[in-house]
Amino acid sequence: MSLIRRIDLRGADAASVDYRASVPRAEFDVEAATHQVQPILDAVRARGVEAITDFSARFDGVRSDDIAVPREALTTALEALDPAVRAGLEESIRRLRATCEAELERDVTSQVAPGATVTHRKVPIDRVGLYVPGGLAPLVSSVVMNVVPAQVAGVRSIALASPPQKDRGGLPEPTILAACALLGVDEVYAVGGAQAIAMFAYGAGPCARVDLVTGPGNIYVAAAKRLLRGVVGIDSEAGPTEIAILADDSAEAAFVAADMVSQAEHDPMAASVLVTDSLELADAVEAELDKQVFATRHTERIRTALGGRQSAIVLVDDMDQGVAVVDAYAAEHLEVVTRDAAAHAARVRNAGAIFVGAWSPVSLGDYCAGSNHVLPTAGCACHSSGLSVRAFTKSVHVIDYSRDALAEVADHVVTLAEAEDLPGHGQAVSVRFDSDRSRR
Ligand code: HSO
Ligand code: ZN
Repeated sequence: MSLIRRIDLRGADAASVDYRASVPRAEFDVEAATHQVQPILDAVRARGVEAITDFSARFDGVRSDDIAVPREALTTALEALDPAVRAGLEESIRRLRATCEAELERDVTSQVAPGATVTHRKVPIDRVGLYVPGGLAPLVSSVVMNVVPAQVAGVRSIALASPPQKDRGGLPEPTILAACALLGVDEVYAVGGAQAIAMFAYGAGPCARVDLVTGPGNIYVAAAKRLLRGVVGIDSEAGPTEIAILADDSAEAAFVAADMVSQAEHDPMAASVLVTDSLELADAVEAELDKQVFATRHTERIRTALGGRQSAIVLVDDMDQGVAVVDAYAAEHLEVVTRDAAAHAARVRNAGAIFVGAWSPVSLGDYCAGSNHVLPTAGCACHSSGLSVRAFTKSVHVIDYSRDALAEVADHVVTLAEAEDLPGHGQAVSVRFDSDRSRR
């Protein structure tokens, strides 16, 4: 029995088949989780730290009245950090910082008429709450991916929350604390799950409310974000991770299989999708998966992910159809491993991030490419972007007209206001030009 199913789209076309629906996503019912999460949010809102402490005891098995991680714990964690891990983090930070700095946008002023300017001013968000899960794997790299763009954007105040660990005296994972120290983030809370998102949104005890919450998380974190959107800014609701690979017969099956395994390793609900026009590659990847899945550490998790309805090898007639299929799927991560990889990649419009050619695997992007690994999942790449400096910046239009410039356009404003039956709007302009008023 094969580990992964096949979906045969050969002979189909986009007019008759909904490509997006033909490669389904995992069952990730955020809506259902909102019912469990709402009471948690209400409790944190009403009872603050006391409620958080109760939830930590219930969900994380740790009770501690002090949710703030002491600064010494951050320094100690950094001192104890494996030097090789530190070097890896430093390189990851350096590369991401470089791309973030290049992304910084300047203010733009448009002169729309003589004496009339509109400036699109970029302003960093004031205070941000970053959530970093513990869970199946402590994602220390996610600290980097959230903090670096926020810092480059100029965010003044950054708080970070991560679940308390029972075997660490109620502190978050030490590598996460070390990364905070390395990045100069010293406001850290040992709080996990939905209660962390509520703490950020409403403020609780030592944690003042934030303006924006970012960072990945499980279904309860996603549900909390969905419920609190509006109370607080939200980056995105991260679902299970996904990799799609568009490959032809030039691809190395062992590499393709390894990349499918790499993301399946995250979560039994993770999706690994290979889209190919080569039956030989499909067979070879299947054989490789059989070998690799059993030779790696998290076999069960990976087997479940690859065997789920969300993972598949999709057969297409050619690369034109292949591009159409991956575009409709809008993967969080897309690898293009074809003879003309850069050209095929350039034709794809929907993906969180695109990895071009055999030497740009998703794992590189997870850690050290200089790109961000917080990316839109569940098809949201058709309307959303990954985390970047822009996510931590808002813009303000600044309008500055002279008297003459307003006079020139006044009649239009009055007419449009009348057309909407809002004469007060027109009056607010015409009053300025009433003849009995002195010209200034
Ligand atoms: N692939 C994950 C990010 C990650 N991988 C963190 C390893 N560590 C979602 O993009
Ligand atoms: Zn990953």
